[in-house]
Amino acid sequence: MKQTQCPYCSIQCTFHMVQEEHFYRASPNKQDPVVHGKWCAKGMHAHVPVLGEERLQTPLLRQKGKLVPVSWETALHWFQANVRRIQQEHGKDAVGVYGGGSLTNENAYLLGKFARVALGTRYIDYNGRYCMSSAAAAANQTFGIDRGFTNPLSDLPHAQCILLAGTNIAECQPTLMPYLLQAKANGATLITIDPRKTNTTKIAHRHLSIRPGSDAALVNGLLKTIVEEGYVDWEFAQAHVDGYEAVVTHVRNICWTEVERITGLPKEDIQQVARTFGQAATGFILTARGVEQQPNGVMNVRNYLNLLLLTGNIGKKGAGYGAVTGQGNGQGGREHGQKADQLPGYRHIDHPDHRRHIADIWGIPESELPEKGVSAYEMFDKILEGDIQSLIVFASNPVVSSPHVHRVKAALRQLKGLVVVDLFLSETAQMADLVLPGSSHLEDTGTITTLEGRVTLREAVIPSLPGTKQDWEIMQEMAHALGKEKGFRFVNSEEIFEELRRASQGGVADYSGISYQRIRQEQGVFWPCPSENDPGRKRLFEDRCFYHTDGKARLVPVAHTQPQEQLDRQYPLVLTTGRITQHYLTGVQTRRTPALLQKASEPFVQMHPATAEKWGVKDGEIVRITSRRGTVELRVQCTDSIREDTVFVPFHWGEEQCINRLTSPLLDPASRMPAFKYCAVRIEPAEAASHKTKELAEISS
Ligand SMILES: Nc1nc2c(c(=O)[nH]1)N[C@H]1C(S)=C(S)[C@@H](COP(=O)(O)OP(=O)(O)OC[C@H]3O[C@@H](n4cnc5c(=O)[nH]c(N)nc54)[C@H](O)[C@@H]3O)O[C@H]1N2
Ligand SMILES: Nc1nc2c(c(=O)[nH]1)N[C@H]1C(S)=C(S)[C@@H](COP(=O)(O)OP(=O)(O)OC[C@H]3O[C@@H](n4cnc5c(=O)[nH]c(N)nc54)[C@H](O)[C@@H]3O)O[C@H]1N2
Ligand code: SF4
Ligand SMILES: [Mo]
Repeated sequence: MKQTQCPYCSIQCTFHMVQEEHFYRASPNKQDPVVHGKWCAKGMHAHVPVLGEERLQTPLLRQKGKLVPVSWETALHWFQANVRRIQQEHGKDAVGVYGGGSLTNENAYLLGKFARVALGTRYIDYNGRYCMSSAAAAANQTFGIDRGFTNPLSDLPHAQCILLAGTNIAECQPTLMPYLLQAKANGATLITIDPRKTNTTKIAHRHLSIRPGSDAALVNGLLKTIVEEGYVDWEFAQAHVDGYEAVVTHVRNICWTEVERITGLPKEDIQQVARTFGQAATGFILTARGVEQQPNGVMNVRNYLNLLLLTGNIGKKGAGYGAVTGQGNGQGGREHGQKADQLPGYRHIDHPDHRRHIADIWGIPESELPEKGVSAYEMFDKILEGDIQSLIVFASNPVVSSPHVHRVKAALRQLKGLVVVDLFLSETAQMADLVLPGSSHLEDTGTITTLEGRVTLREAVIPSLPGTKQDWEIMQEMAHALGKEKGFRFVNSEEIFEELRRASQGGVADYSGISYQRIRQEQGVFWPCPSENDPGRKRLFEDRCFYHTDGKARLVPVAHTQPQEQLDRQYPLVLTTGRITQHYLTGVQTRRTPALLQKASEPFVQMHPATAEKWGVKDGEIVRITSRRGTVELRVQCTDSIREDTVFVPFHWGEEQCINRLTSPLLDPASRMPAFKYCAVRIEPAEAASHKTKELAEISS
């Protein structure tokens, strides 16, 4: 009976794989230090697709328009010739790399090294740009460090008030729910902020059904009450916070009528929530993609952090912030160099000392280390402009997960070489010139950093499946094909981790004191952990010292900005997109899991009965949803749990059911994260619409 970890969300529940005669069965691990034997249906069945018939077990190469099985030797030979030709003709930057947050720390680290050392390209970024980047930027700007949770999860039950903004924990991190329920049992008040009633809002004492895209304005209302009714922790602010005076002045001048108009919420409700939070001895704020995947996601989060810090809720048991991380290794994946502007240990690629440190570890002159590239979605611009000619996609499915996918597909079609490393023939892999079969959670040993900053070790439970290779082996073989042997001779993931430790030493995300042995003995170790004698920092800022050079946290006034995507007569409704409990991200794994697909076989558009009536559509019927970029037909699901001005669609399906045909490619100016949660649409009966004049063209630019 071997222990593994779920490949899906950031909680990383552990369980045991039991081998029966002809199959494997998973059973929960009661000794799990975080979830104590809890799991959800996704984890329970996670091994099914990866051991199933659709798992890729041979490289596939496009020949005469078709993907055909080839040997690894042929595959790597094609790869070598293609990269060499493109780089000779167009320069090193003409090959880009697109990574993923399901990769282990070792694989994420090696992918960054592969891009910068073996390919020598500046263009590397990853799907976490779509996921956590606004929260990460906000935390870096405010605290000087980005660790999703400032406190361990075990602190949550000690909070007296928990504000849950744009986070649907019940469906997205179900095994975190016991922490919220325990807090409630201990007397905490739970407050949710979401345009929809969800299984999460159901357990809350108060729910603010906010108009999408208006969190910054709502928080200004909360702050105004906090300031005017005397809930500011002045002593803390004066000693430890820079910029608080400007925030105080700003919110004093906010006009309530404006706040009510923008948020769609009555002043009294906002004031009550502010008083509850202000009066609580300990308060916690959790934000997730509802707040962050917005045109102003970074500033939204900064305003929630203004609220947290003006009330002094940090560095204490039960008081802190959590950006509820999404992907299994969403946290670690953004610390070790998959981001365009970043080097391992959360170092900056444009900082001379940081560059030198990493160049020394990698054994190259600092001058050979490429400069900063561009963010994930902007890589598609670079392809369309002809700067990137070949792209290597490692563990991501951007033709389903990107905004405005018609444009992304057009970009990928223009490439002279699309290489996809995946477990399945995903929608992106179907477009590839070369597909390489990588390793799943069952086969690849490596570390994963969970949402609370705990570095865990997921050990392989079975050997590589025939025909497949470990993800890190694939990176090494690609490097060797390009004539780069030095620095790519690791024989197992532990050796990669040992180099990662040294690379991260002295960085903000310092892992140098963590070893496989310690992780095994201590059930995970929290970062930062700068030496083997350091227990690891479970709760940050206990000493009231933030990570900026002056030791202070930084606050800034936040003004509401009108979303650039306008609602008008043609596009009168807000479309927001997100998740349902049975499926994971683009559904590549969960749509191949019969037990999950049976429960949720197709996407739907959730809307209020009054909205359905107004636009002449009925519950259960297929309707056409159209935005300025495309159109999709889906079944209506009427419910009074959503605002009348908003519709919701889950994004777990591809092709003609892909809601990202509609979404807006608008990026947050600082984090470059797309605004998946705000798109103007209209709804009409599908039949009526098809009789109309030419529908909005499925534009590709
Ligand atoms: N079942 C399942 N679990 C998952 C995943 C999955 O695909 N399926 N994915 C994982 C990943 S990678 C991630 S990033 C997380 C995501 O976890 P969450 O962020 O919790 O999930 P979402 O459904 O994207 O969005 C959360 C909520 O934001 C609300 N919202 C929309 N607009 C606004 C707004 O303007 N303001 C506010 N306050 N709220 C708004 C939506 O109604 C929704 O209920 O989940 C992880 N867990
Ligand atoms: N409309 C809308 N779009 C969204 C969002 C939204 O809320 N609304 N959310 C965004 C968010 S938060 C995220 S995180 C992104 C995610 O977007 P994607 O990166 O596209 O996510 P996945 O569906 O997880 O794709 C991962 C791919 O990698 C493969 N894979 C999984 N594990 C491994 C591995 O260990 N090795 C290898 N080689 N392959 C592996 C899987 O089979 C799958 O094909 O989507 C974003 N897109
Ligand atoms: S999806 Fe998340 S909550 Fe469910 S078993 Fe996996 S790690 Fe646990
Ligand atoms: Mo995510």
